[in-house]
Amino acid sequence: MIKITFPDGNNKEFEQGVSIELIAGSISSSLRKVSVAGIVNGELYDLNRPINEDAEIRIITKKDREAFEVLNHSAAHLLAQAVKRLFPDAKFGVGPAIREGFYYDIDAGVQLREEDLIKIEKMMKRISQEQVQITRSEMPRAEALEFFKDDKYKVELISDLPEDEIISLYTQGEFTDLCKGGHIGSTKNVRVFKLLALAGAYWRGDSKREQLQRIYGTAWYSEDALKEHLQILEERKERDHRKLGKELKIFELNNDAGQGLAMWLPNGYTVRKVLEDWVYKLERKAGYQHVSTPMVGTKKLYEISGHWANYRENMFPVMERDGETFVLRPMSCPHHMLIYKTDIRSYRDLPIRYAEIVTQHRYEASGSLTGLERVRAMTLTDAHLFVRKDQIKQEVKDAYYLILAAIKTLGLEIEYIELALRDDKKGKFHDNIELWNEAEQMMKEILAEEKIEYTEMKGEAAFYGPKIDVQVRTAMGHVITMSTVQLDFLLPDRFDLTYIGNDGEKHRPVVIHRGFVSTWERLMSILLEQYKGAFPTWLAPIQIKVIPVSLEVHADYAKKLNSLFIDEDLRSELDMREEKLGYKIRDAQTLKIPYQLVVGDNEVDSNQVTYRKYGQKEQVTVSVEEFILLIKQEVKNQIN
Ligand code: TSB
Ligand code: ZN
Repeated sequence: MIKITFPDGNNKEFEQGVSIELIAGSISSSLRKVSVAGIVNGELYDLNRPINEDAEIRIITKKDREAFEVLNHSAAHLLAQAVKRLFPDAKFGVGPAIREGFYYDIDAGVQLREEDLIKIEKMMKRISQEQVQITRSEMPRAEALEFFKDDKYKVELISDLPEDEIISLYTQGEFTDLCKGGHIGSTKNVRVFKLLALAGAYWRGDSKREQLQRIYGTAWYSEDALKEHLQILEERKERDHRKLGKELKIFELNNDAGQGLAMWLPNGYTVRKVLEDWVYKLERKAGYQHVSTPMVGTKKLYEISGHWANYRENMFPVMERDGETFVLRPMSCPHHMLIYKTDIRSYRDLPIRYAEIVTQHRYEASGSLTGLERVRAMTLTDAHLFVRKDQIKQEVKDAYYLILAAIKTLGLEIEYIELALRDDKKGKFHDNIELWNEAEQMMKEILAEEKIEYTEMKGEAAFYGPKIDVQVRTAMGHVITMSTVQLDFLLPDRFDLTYIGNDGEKHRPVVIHRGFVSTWERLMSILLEQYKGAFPTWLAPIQIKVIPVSLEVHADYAKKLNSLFIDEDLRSELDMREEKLGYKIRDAQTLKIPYQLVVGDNEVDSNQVTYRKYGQKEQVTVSVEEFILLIKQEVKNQIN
C-alpha cells in the first residue's frame, strides 16, 4: 500500500501502481471525467501512469493551467507524427508546449512551405480520428541512444542527459518520441487545434548550427475556446506596431538602408523628441548629469572593457584606416568610464551619475530582427552610475523606482521582474566567481528588502554582471526587456577606476548600468501596440488638426486658431487641402489625432471652437481659451 496525500492535507491509502485516473474515479465519476493529468511529487503524470511510492498529488482538470500544457504538448507530438507520415525522412528537434500553444522544430528533409501546413493539419485530424493510444515507456540511456540512432537531434538531446538517467518515451501508433510527459491518453483528445505559422529556428538556438523549421500551433478543449483565441490573434494583428507604424507614418524600414536600420519619419521623430525632453528632465531632477560621446571607438577601448572578448559576436565588423582599428560601439559604458577618469574623485563626489541618450549598433541575428522591437541601430536612454559599495543598494533602488514611475507615466504594464544571473556553463561571462557571487547576492538582497517579486533567469546576465530587468509583454505576445539596472564590479577594475576614501587611500568604485525606458526604437514599438497608435495627448505627434469647412469663408479663422495653438506650444496642423470635408475628417481619424477641430460659421461668429476627441462621438463647443487650458492641462499631467 502507498499513501496518497491530497492538497487539503488529507491522505488515503491505495494499492501500488494506482493512477491519477483511478484516484480521481475513487473520489467521483464526474471528477474522473474532467481530469486530464496529475502532479505527483512535483512531476507531471499522465492519467494512467502508475504511482509506485507515497506521493503528494494534485489532480489536474480541464480548468487548470497545466491542462492546456498537457493538451498542447500532445498536439506537438501529433504534429510530429503527421509530419513523419508526410515526410518520412523528417527528423525532430524539440517540441514543447508554450504559453499560447505549442511548436515543434523540424528538419523535414525538404524545405516546408506555408501551404504544407494545411496538408499537415489534415493529417493531424486524420490521426486524431484514428484514436491512437498514447503510451509511456522507459528505457536505459544506452538503449534509447540505439532506438533513436537515425535522428541526430534526439541522439544529441539524450547524450546531454546524465549517464544513469532512465529515459522516457511516448508512443502513439507508428510514432515514438523522446519525452518526459505528461500526455493526454489518446490522439482522439487532440481534436480542436490549428497550425498558425512556420518560422526558421536554429538547432539549440545557436546560429552556427543547423537551421530547422519551427511550426507553431495551438490546441484547445473546445471549438469555442479555439475560436475565441483566434479572434484574439486577429485583434493582435491590428495592434502590430509594424502595421501601425506605417499607417501613422512613424518609421520606415527599407532593405536598401539595411535590415534593422530604421528611419524615423516626421511623426515618429516628433514623439521621440517629446520623450527625450521628458527623460532629460526626469534625470536632471534625480541628480544625473548628461554627457555626449562618439559612436565610433577604437577596438582597443573595447578590448580593455572586455566587450571584444565577450561581446564581439554582437558587434559590426571592424574598420581599418591608417593602421588604426575602429569599431561601431555596441555600448557606451567604456566611454563613460573614461569620462569618470578625467578627474581625481573623492568619496564625497560619489555617486556620480552620467546619463546619455546613446546611439549604438549591434549585429543582431537577421532572423531575430522584429520591426522596431529588435533592431541593429538603436538609441538607448542610458546611464552609468559610479558609486561606493555602501551606496550600491540605495542607488539601485532609486534607479529602479525612477524606472517604475516612468513606466507608469507611459501607461505601460509590467509583466514581471527578472533577475538575470550568470550560468558558468555558457562561458560568456567574466570569470571572477567571487565578484559574481557578491554582485548576485547584493541584487537578491535588494529585491528581498523591497519585497519585489522576481523570476531568476540563469545565463541571461551581462558579461560584466547581474541585471534586474523589467519585462513587458507586447501586443504580439512577446515578452521583452524594457528597462534594466545592472551591477558591475568588472569594468571599474579593467579601467582602473579609483576614488580617494576618507582614509586617504585609493578605492574602487562600483558601476551601475541603467537602461531607463529602453531604446527609442523598442519603446516606440511598445507604445504603438499599447495605445493601438492612439497616443495620449502629451505624446501625440499632432495634437490638434484644424479643418475649415470652407476654404474661402473659414480659412482666416482656422489659420488664426492654428497659429495661436502653436504659440502656446501645442502641436497643431491646418488642413488646407482642396479635398472634401468628409475626407479630411476621416484622414485625421486615421492618423488618430487627439483633437479634431472643424471650423464653420458658428465658430467664426461666436469666436469659439468645436472639437471632437479621438475615440469619442460627441462634439463639444467651448471658448478658445477654455480649449487651450483643457489641452494644456492634459499635456502637463500626461493624462488623456
Ligand atoms: C544599460 N551597457 C548597458 C547599459 O548601460 C546595456 O547596454 N545593457 S543592455 O544590453 O541590456 O541593453 C539595454 C537595453 O537596450 C535593453 O534593456 C533593451 O531594452 C534595449 N535593447 C537591447 N537590444 C536591443 C535591440 N536589438 N533593439 C532594440 N532595443 C534593444
Ligand atoms: Zn553600460
